[in-house]
Amino acid sequence: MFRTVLFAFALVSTTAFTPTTRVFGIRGVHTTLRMASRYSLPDQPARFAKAKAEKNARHLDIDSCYDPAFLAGKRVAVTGANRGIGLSLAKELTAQGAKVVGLVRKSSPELDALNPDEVITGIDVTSDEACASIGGKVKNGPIDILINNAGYFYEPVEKIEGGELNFSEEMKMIDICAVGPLRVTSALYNANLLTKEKSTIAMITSQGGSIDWRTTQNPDGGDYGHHMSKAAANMMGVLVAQEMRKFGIACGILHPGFNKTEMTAKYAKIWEVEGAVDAEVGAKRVLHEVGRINMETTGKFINCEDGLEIPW
Ligand SMILES: NC(=O)c1ccc[n+]([C@@H]2O[C@H](COP(=O)([O-])OP(=O)(O)OC[C@H]3O[C@@H](n4cnc5c(N)ncnc54)[C@H](OP(=O)(O)O)[C@@H]3O)[C@@H](O)[C@H]2O)c1
Ligand SMILES: *[C@@H]1O[C@H](CO)[C@@H](O)[C@H](O)[C@H]1NC(C)=O
Ligand SMILES: CC(=O)N[C@H]1CO[C@H](CO)[C@@H](O)[C@@H]1O
Repeated sequence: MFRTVLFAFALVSTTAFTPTTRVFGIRGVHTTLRMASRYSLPDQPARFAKAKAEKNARHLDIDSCYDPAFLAGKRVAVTGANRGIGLSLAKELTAQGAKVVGLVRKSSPELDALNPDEVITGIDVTSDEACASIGGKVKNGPIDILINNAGYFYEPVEKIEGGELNFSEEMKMIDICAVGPLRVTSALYNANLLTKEKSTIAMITSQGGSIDWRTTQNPDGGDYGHHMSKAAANMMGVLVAQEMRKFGIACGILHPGFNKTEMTAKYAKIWEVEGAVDAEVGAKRVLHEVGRINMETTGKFINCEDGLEIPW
């Protein structure tokens, strides 16, 4: 993700605020204003600069609008809860009185320390058998919120030039990021662990799955496998939203946002222009948007940084 971020940084002076500066007459004003308020911006430094210029509380201070009351007592299943964003979600959920059901390949001392309601291990999301077994392993009742968070990003930049594509890694990313969440969702639904008119589903995908944003974020291409996997995940999320509609089960599709971690530390300089946040803030932003998933918003693709839609 931070690779694309660097490109975006270089583009800041030319593309900042494009959606609101191309104004042609009254109709144009209307169109551009609507676009500006509905959609997030692909250029990350421009997105963050705009939030500061507008003193946008949702973007700059999640505590000003985050109301976690809806989480108390809820049973929330999180894939990949052992580390990364999944772990920070599990921490925040625990702090808010939710009952965490971790669905993981292996637990971690940090996850165990939260004393989750259940930790189900051996759940590799690429395994049909492992996913199908989830139904028989969840002991304490239905899941109110399923957060499909587990994902994988092959590190080297993929380019045709130089023969830097890794096809087996591409298939692995598609399996983990796009088919995996469908296996888990299907397993829970068919084990009657998702409740009609009650449960909600969140698919953690990525802005990297937006085809519309590639011209800004990957002006020279690259990142084939990861971004293809996330575009496929977005498609999967919309189809799940459509199939679950008649059951009153909503499905949101979320880009979690950019955070400050060891992995991104070498880009510490751009943290400040990109608006990277600490893990706890990132978790609150995601859960704020999880709380907004309902039958009106089902199937939408939302940037958890600012709460705006990302175009497909
Ligand atoms: N961090 C960001 O800035 C960012 C931006 C956009 C989107 N995202 C998305 O947010 C989600 C979480 O990202 P992260 O940054 O927390 O990633 P991370 O630190 O790399 O953690 C990945 C998690 O997914 C699990 N996982 C990977 N392969 C799996 C498999 N085959 N079966 C089951 N679990 C598997 C890992 O479990 P193991 O410990 O067993 O490997 C781990 O818990 C991902 O879907 C990612 O694409 C993150
Ligand atoms: C693809 O990635 C795997 C895992 O990192 C590695 O073992 C393999 O050598 C790579 N193949 C190519 C063609 O780069
Ligand atoms: C807690 C959290 O949000 N951590 C993630 C932030 O981004 C890095 C880089 O993608 C991940 O490795 C962290 O897991």
